[in-house]
Amino acid sequence: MSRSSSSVISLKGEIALVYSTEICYETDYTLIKCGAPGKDGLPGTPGKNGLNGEKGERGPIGPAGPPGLDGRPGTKGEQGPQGEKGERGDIGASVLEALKLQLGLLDGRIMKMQSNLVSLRKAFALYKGVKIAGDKIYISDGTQAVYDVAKSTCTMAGAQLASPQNNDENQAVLTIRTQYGVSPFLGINDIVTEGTFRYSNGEVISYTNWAPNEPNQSGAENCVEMYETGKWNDKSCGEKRLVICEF
Ligand SMILES: [Ca+2]
Ligand SMILES: [Ca+2]
Repeated sequence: MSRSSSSVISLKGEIALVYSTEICYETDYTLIKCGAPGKDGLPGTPGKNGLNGEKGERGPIGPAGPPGLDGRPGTKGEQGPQGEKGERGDIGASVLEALKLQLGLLDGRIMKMQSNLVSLRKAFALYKGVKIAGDKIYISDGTQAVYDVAKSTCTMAGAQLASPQNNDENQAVLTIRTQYGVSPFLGINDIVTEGTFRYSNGEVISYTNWAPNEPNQSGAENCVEMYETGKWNDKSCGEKRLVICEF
């Protein structure tokens, strides 16, 4: 038996040594004739998966994906600073109508009160010691007093001593003076500054009706009385004169 090459062939589950020359033998001692190489056997079963390879390098950034879902609402922030005051808004139409209605009612009430007041003034003026001039009402009950008492009497009544500031008012005071036949004190004096006559509130007088040669400061004359002619005379404040109050 000669041997020039060898190979292992699987045939029918048996293993044989094959020599390319002439004789071959087998492990089960059955001789076979050497022939041409057999056909390729069936593919073996797939082997197990190999180990994971190493992590590759980071790839380039891909295109932006679609927007994700809205997240949860965030926590409430701190209150901001107060803004500037806005412009006044328009009054609602209903409010405007209500105001117009109220104004109409008030107008009616005011006109009624004015009418009543005119009637009262006319009736009041019929009494002795009462005279009206413009918006002023002069009243006297015939009382006579020194200047300080006369002044305080009118003040306590919410009025002031008669202080005529025009001819109509002077005439109204004269009418009452004539009714009682007594000269009244006017609410005028020069107690603070000799020769400078002022009203009770301290203002320098704006209207005068002095008798001739008056005021003459005869003795100590710092108050003012009204003659039967309606003319004025400076007179001692200690004298008693008619009290006429001006409302
Ligand atoms: Ca005087
Ligand atoms: Ca005088």
